[in-house]
Amino acid sequence: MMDDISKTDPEILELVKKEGIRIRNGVELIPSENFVSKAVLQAYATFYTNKYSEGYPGKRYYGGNQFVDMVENLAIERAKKLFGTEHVNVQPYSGSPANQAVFFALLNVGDIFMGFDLSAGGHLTHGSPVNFSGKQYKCVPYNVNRETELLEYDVIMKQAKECKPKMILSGLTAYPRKIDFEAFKEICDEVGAYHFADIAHIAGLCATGLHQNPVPYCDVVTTTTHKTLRGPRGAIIMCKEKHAQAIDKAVFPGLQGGPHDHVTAAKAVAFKEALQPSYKKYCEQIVKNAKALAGSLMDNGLELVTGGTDNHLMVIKLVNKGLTGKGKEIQNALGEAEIYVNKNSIPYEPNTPFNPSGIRLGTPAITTRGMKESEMKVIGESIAKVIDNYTDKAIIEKAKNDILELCNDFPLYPGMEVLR
Ligand code: DSN
Repeated sequence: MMDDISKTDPEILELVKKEGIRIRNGVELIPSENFVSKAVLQAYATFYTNKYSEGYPGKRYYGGNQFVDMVENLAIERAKKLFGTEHVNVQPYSGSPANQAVFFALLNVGDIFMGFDLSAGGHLTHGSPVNFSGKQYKCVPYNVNRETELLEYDVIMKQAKECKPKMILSGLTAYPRKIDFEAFKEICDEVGAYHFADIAHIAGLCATGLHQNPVPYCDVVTTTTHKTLRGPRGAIIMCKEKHAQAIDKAVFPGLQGGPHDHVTAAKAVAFKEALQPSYKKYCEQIVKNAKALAGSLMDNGLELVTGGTDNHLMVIKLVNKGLTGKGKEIQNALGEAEIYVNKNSIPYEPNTPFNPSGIRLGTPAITTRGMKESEMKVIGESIAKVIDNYTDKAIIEKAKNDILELCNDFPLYPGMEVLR
């Protein structure tokens, strides 16, 4: 498979091998990352990357799209079945462009909307002042309760009645608890706002009934396809039929040109995989592993935002360890032990986003690798040791060896050993 690149670009091949070794020898705990199947990789690496197909199935601006249409229709059909949505656009390049298309379709520049505060668990595109969503629209952020760190729907209702938003955006990137999408719908109905949910992180859990599916309670729902959904890099937009035309026009020609048809093919494969019973078992194990990892971290003296998790992720609070603002140093120390996490803000972050006081981690990728509750215990212990001794090279080295030993029992892509 690598014959040609080995001749034309050994430099890049070498870096591909190095990345293979990195992911094989470490534990990938960044909750937005995952490992796609070989089937998804194979669909991605096809000559559909060569094609132009602006437009939609049956209405293209280029010739030769008879098979692209079939691929896109399969992706649409499968996504509809997976989430029970009336309409879906499978062309968005990724999550941020998908969210941008929703703003473009539903709002006018300057309109008021409500989004989840970034440091409490929202996303840049949910109204951050440095993002298009906060620059072009007036965002009134909602937050979690300072003590419980949980969303409070009565407070959000009160805020909505005061600011009268045209849209309320629900969804998360770092909130470790379930979201009550039905409660958001009630708030939206009360104030006459659109309800838009971004389920990028929890899409797999929603599709398999482990988390409430927002589709019945929303005007529009977006998700990336590469997180718990375990597909290629990309996104989809689901909506009620009444918004279908506006959403499709916002994606193309509003914001994007030609869809990435090789990615659409890989999305279709991932959706087919997600419709199998084994995928539900996988998602159940993600949640079990997250609970086990959270338990191990807390047993080893670490504090978590909200005191635990109901989904695939958790956020360690470094504040009570005297490590306020040390998220970057801890992320790097864990990285040296081949434990990959990301620094993250905590609710009401006392420091800056670049030097925050939290560590975000999750279980989708290590669950794909086949790890279970007993491995979570070991990983939790190693993380706690490194955090407590993040400048001690000997302890980091010991944790690295423990992690390597663990990883040896969980080959990622059988055959990947040849890359060594
Ligand atoms: N960057 C993603 C995350 O890590 O949560 C969100 O898009």
